[in-house]
Amino acid sequence: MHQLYLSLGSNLGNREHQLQEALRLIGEYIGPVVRVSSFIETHPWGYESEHLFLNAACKVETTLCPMECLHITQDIERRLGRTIKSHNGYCDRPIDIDLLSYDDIRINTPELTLPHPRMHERDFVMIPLKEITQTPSGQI
Ligand code: PH2
Ligand code: MG
Ligand code: MG
Repeated sequence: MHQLYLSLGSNLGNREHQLQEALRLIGEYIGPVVRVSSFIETHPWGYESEHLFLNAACKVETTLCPMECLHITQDIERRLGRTIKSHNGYCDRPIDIDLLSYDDIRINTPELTLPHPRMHERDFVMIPLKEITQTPSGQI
């Protein structure tokens, strides 16, 4: 079993429902979701928008390889209504699922970089991630 950490975010539509649906589909197609953080409301980081985000992180156990995990998260994003991906800057979105880490693996390709290169700069990633890596399961 491999240990995969994901970051989830939504700032359009029913944000909580979309995070829950994403978690359900991750569990169905990638593997058991063994930890889920609180859902935290955050201000858009890195661009201007009036739509606040709901962010979360989760830990998944999977037998799939990182690229398979990436492609499934992209399928789930499309299934939950993600249409446009901005190539110059960020934009509002019903769901965003980012791979943060996969075991201790390092990957650097145009499609995927692991660990996620900018995660340490982002509270909306690190606060939920620390919640699930630094609190024993069962405690929260
Ligand atoms: N995602 C981004 C850019 N900015 N800001 C917040 N608060 N939450 C996000 O998930 C987020 C962001 C790019 O994916
Ligand atoms: Mg993102
Ligand atoms: Mg993304």
